Amino acid sequence: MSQRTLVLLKPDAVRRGLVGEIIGRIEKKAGWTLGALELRTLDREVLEQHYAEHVGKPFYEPLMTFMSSGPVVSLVVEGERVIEGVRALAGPTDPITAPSGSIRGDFGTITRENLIHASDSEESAEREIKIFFPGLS
Ligand code: FUP
Repeated sequence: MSQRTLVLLKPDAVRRGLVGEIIGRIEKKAGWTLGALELRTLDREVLEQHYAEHVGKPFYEPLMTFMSSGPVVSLVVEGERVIEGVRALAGPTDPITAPSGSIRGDFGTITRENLIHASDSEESAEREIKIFFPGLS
């Protein structure tokens, strides 16, 4: 089942020079392709839309500050079961418990600075792609 997903390489990934490493892992999966890619510092409005489900949680404001602290690479990845697949490459939210071999497990230590976002369902993917790439059909 071919799908699309929205992936963000967060400011820590860009600052630490891990963009090539992370995109390389995604690109090496057979048949997955990049549908869109952009580097930009996200403004509050975009982040409010993206993280709407987390409004009011204790980590919300620190997360917003972190996510706007530097440029982010946004990309759309397309391919077979790519939503589940990129989430598996990323690993669970907390990088300390994320298995070695996953992106978060290999490179992260702090939950807020966990390097990568990947859509968690087809509905989220379509909603998030519209936020980051409104012109993409
Ligand atoms: P994930 O689906 O793994 O990206 O994680 P969530 O949607 O649950 O959380 C979104 C982001 O909020 C995480 F990537 C990091 C941040 N977060 C925290 O900073 N603290 C928490 O306790 C949970 C999430």
